Amino acid sequence: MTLRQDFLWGGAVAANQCEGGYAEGNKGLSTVDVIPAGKDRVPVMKGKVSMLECDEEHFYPSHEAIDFYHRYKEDIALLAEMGFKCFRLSLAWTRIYPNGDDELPNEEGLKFYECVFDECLKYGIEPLVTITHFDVPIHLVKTIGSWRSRKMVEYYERLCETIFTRYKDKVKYWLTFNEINMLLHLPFGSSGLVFEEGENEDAVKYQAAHHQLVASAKATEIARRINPEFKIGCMLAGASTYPYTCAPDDVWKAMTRDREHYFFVDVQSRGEYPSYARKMLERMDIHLEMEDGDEECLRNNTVDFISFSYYGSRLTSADPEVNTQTAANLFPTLRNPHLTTSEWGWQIDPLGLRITLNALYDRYQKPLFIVENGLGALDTPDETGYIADDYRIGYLREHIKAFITAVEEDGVDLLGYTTWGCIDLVSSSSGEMSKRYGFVYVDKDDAGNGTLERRKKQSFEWYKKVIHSNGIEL
Ligand code: BGP
Repeated sequence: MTLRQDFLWGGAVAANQCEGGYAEGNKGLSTVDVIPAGKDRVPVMKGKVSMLECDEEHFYPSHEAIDFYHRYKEDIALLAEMGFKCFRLSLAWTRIYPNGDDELPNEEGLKFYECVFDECLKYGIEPLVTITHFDVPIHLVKTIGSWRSRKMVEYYERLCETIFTRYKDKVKYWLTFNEINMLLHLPFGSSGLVFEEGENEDAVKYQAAHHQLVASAKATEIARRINPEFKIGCMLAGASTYPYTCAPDDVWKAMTRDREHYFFVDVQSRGEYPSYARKMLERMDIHLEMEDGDEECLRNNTVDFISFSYYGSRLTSADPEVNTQTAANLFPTLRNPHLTTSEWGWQIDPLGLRITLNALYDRYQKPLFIVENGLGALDTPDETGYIADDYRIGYLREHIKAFITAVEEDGVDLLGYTTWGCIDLVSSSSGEMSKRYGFVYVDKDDAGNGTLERRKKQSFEWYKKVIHSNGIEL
């Protein structure tokens, strides 16, 4: 078996990291619009510092980002030139419902995405749409505490009803929540949760997770009613966890770490809370508030496919003395001495992608989709402005080889591959522009200065060839 002929090659972005125009077209304010760049960014995303009002002295990366809002035609033309089959992007909730609880949607926002989808379809590019990618209307954070409130399910359903109806002939592939498991690690950044002094944060997080899981199932139900051809996927911040040694305690620890993440997909794909999660919640003395019909809704509306991001594997140990923390997409992990790292300390492990694909496929037996993968690097233009990013080509080549092997030798059913940040954009974790992932360079620096000019990097021509040969010419 080789890659399917209709394999969805492409790239991915998120509204808040590329659009800009944060207050244009009647858009309301989102959580991401009040998260500054710099040292406060991660604490704010973790819900440790409350930053609910914009102020002058901080730089807010989402406000202009790379100005995709005004330049989407130029950008999509570049993706089309590479031969993209698929473009993953997200909707800013507050472009469509500026406050989240408005009775009627904002036509200007709906029109904007319609134009973006039409532009993609003009080139035969399939849009893959993340309904929410780390943004919540600030109004809902302030009035109901975001996803801690059951009301969010209703507002999310309203959003889904609107977008599925409006775009039913333009979009086929949908993802309900970006990296849903990030809720546990970046409660404000991913889900708008702010904690009160002394409250049980885990209880709040798992209750919010329940609301998102129900919202995801309801979205699936609405989608199937509106267009049975829709394909609905969940989205996990993926990556298998390795044990630090072969000591059974380490192996057990690695397994329980993975379950923290699988928990979400187990519910979304198998349709019920797994037994280990029920026991874990019991031990934590967390009693979820469920409504009548929730369990049935979860059971009847499981996802069609499983998508995930993959940047590198994770490593854990049961021994507290082993303490060599490094980064893995903001998840805690130990430093694996067998792997190299990126300039941001993220471990690079192409074989880990094959391992993760197999783990997910064994567990769920549903089609998979790699919707984020890539190397965040400092790209330095030469004197002519050209970026020779052979290091990025090297990273991507090895990861592509790994997933092709998973398809050819292990029989994994893989729908597609969208690299993260196909055009340079604002980094989610740091708010920096200098952490670049793209095939297309954007002239902008960390302070927000630059012409925003787009330039093709070396990897642009390389990826074009890869897509054209369906992964044969690497
Ligand atoms: C994922 C997010 C993306 C993206 C990516 C890379 O967690 O879904 O939005 O940003 O990580 O992370 P960073 O931008 O921090 O390098």
